[in-house]
Amino acid sequence: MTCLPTAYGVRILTAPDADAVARELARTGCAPEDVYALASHGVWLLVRLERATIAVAQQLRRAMRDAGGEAAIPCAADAGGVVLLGTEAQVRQAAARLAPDPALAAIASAIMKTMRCYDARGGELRCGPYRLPLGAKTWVMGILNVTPDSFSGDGIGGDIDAALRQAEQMLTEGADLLDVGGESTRPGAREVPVAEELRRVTPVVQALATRFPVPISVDTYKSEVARAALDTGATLVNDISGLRFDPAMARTAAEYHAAVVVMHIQGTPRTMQLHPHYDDLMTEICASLQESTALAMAAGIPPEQVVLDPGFGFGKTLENNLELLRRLRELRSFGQPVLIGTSRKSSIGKILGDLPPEERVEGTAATVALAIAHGADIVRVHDVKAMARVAKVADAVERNYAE
Ligand code: HH2
Repeated sequence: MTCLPTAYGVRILTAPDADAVARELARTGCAPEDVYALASHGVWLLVRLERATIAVAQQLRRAMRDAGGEAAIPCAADAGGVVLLGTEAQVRQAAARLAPDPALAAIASAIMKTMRCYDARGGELRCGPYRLPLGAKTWVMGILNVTPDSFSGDGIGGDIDAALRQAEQMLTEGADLLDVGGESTRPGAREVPVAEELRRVTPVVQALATRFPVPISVDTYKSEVARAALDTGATLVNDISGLRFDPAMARTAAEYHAAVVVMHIQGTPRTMQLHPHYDDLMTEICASLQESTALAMAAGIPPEQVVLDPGFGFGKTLENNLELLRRLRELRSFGQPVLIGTSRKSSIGKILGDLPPEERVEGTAATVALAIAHGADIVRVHDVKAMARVAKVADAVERNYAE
């Protein structure tokens, strides 16, 4: 069907958040005091609640309907979740209506808090003496694999000079952080003994930390390796197990006041790609990342220093990876920084007709740009020069950059 231009110039606007809506409203010339009052009517939300009894679900639906919105609630007690449907203003109104009831005050405040977190982009990630303000730009994490067998073929073994050269090049090309890993976690990979991982990682972290004034992250799920790296200058721990494989990991990071990346994985690197299966991908990823955050908090790490990573390629099918990238913004509901590592991964190769890792730069660029559009704060990449450029342009579009 072709829609010929009408005499009225009718078109549908794209305005992803209240600020964008406000700009469109202001252009109409409506009263300035109306602009912000009306803006929250222009943002459509689907708000999911995992744990609500049938009685509470019915009250939520009543409150949403009273506000002009709707809610989907389960028919049976053991069915899962509630979804509120409405404009931002309607959801706020419903929450405000429930707040005075002592039995519903906590749920109303959780809804309001989640909406604030989802919209807000601020604060900073503290990595030792380094501060990464969040929201102003996307931070580029360069991957430095001191391994002999990384999937992308970029591993440089334990050669310290090669590591320093690669680090220097990545920093010149636009990396803001460096992530040093001493064990490949590619599908099917076997665990590297602690002593070997220590031997690979510690001297490199030490050399980098002495030479380069940037946050150094250690990519490990072993607390002994994390401790040695933190002792020698690392300020961020990147744990693909979300603090689960080693019960001492959260305590170790807390002891050094380190920030942590908690990543979602289903299974272990050895088993994760055998039969990945989810009943509800994003619900399961979010629940698991919130459990990892709880582990961090119990050890004394503040939640804003816990970076969430959905684990692209870790116990996921191609469809799962594409879905989590499409829905990355959901992770912003928790008010924590978001990282994603899609770089050169096999899903990209598959889409492009089984291209090998070194041919996946353009595919990676597409995922990095989309991740930024969907709310990523940090992108973990091999091809720093190309991806720093991609991030800069995507930031300019996404964050209203002006020179
Ligand atoms: N991916 C890899 C390793 N560590 N950490 C986080 N937080 N997120 C990721 O997506 C992630 C990660 C795998 O990539 P790479 O390090 O290049 O490969 P290998 O594990 O084979 O060394």
